[in-house]
Amino acid sequence: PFLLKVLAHDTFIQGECKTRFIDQTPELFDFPPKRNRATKLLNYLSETIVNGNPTVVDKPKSKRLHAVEMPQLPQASLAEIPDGLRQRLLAQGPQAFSQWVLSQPQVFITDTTLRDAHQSLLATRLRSHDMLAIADTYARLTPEFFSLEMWGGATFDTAMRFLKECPWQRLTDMRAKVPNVLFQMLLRSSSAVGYANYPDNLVDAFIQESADAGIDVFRVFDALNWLPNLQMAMESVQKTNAICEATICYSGDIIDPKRTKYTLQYYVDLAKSLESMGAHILAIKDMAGLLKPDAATLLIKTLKQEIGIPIHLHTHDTNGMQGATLLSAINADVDIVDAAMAPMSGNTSQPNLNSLVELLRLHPRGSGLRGEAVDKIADYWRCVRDFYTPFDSQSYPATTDLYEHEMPGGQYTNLYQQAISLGLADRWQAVCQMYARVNQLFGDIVKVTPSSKAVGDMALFMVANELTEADIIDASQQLAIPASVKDLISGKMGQPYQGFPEAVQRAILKNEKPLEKRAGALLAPADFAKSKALLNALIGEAPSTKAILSHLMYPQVSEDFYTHQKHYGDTSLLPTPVFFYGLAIGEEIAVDIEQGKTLIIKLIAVGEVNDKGQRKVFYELNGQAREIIVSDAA
Ligand code: 3PY
Ligand code: ZN
Repeated sequence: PFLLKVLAHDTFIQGECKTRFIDQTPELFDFPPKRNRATKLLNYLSETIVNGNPTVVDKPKSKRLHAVEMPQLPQASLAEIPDGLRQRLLAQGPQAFSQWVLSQPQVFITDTTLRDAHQSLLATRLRSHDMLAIADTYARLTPEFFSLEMWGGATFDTAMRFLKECPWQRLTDMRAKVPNVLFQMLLRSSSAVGYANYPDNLVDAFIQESADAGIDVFRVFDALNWLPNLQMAMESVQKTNAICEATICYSGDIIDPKRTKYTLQYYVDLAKSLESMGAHILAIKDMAGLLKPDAATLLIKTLKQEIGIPIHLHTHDTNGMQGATLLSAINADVDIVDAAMAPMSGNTSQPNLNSLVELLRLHPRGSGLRGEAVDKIADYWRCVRDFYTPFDSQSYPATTDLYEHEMPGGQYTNLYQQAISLGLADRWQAVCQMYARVNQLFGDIVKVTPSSKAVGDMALFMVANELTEADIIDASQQLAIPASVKDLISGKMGQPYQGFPEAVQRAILKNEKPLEKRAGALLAPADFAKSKALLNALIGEAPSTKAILSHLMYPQVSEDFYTHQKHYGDTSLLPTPVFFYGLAIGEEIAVDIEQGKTLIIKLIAVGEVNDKGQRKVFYELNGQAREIIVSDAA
């Protein structure tokens, strides 16, 4: 290995290997510690078999409990992977590419299954294992997609926190399998993939690293549509070769004369600003599914006259009718629309992609996708969804009050679950009504992560404590206002259109002065060296830039994740039922730990608890007997 390291070293490759090269290059002697990957995975399995995976123990059981129930993969031709739009982007650059998209008569489709659909339906729990298994099929069968939305939003945090997998590794592994379809991510501007504003140097470095790792399209939105926050993130994206898809978050109802704050003119002005700030594509993000079909016709027709960049429409099917909105938008010449594979569509997710492909088959703006191809992929997702029953939270399609509370799809199921856990299930309508009232109290703001979280936290707080608006405004009240609400009202998330009502600011902030400038510019720069040293101590080797970025955004979550890896190895390699439930007696799995290296693991028996409260778990590992001792927590 030493000789291989010498041969692979840049200095050697560049022919500058002089006599002191070896003395001056101590990293040649840094060998990774023997990783003992098999034992670590057996430790994880034993722990899960004996004590359970804490994320599923109290939840309904999966409909598919065993690795053999992994769905059959569709047959795709093994000929070379066809070129897709990514090859065009790489050849033309983002500006010329987006003008080409604009000039095409067809409508393009983005598949959101790998990000927003599972964020909205399955509490963001889709594992890389299930994404990677179908990735090659996407590359071969559906090169016509505009993009796969597969990263960002809540997936970054959730991957580490609950799935114990590295979000960066998901991205690079997927990129290796899908070289032809654009990868798209959702970026919360100055909150990146977090819930609060981060210092500018961190957001900038995160964007650069994401682009280098394979993101082609950054959908950049701000929770309050505040241009200074958007501008900071857009400028970072514009330093890469990726597409800057700047976003308008849609609120209110442009065809309802009673809704006078967010008018057609408000959206036109925003769109023009974003175009002049260098957006390559404009996204309309209808996170709550409020854009009615007639409003879509008006909005898209108007914007098509006012701006000269493609328009990409995103909506949630929370009301069950948003397919109609997509068709109206397509008839009004929208350039790209978002949809999700049928089994992962509907309700708080995106409208049904498979139905859309068929509805467009004979339409003059047909999508180019083949029904047969997208149906094969949909059938895979039908089976995979059964692995995630523990997180498949029930929520009902919204009723007419959706247009009053305007809760984003991604929040709807979440808040419903939170309400249930606070014993407020039967008061769900009251929670929705309170959400609407909190929105009005705060001045009718745009609600999407993280501003939506603040409104949701406040609504639950007020319902649970039976508070009214007057109680909040009453300055004599000493209330434990949720931290997210203080962040919002103090301007740490940015400034809402027309500002916050002063009485609310005074009541919630007391003597604290609200921010008027961008929080990201005022925060002390993120300390990369400190995170690097801390991780170095934790993992015993120099951390990658990616690991440092994860740590700067989510210090505790990433430390827990790296500690998990240290004890258990890379558990993302395990099939999903095995990750959640371990193995049944006699069950055997094959785990590819690297190219050409496979572990065959079979569970033989689980012993009785001994007097130290431990059990032995017996396996066959590649035909050899192995036993692992774990403490039984029960
Ligand atoms: C996110 O920020 O994660 C969202 O999906 C907002 O809609
Ligand atoms: Zn969404």
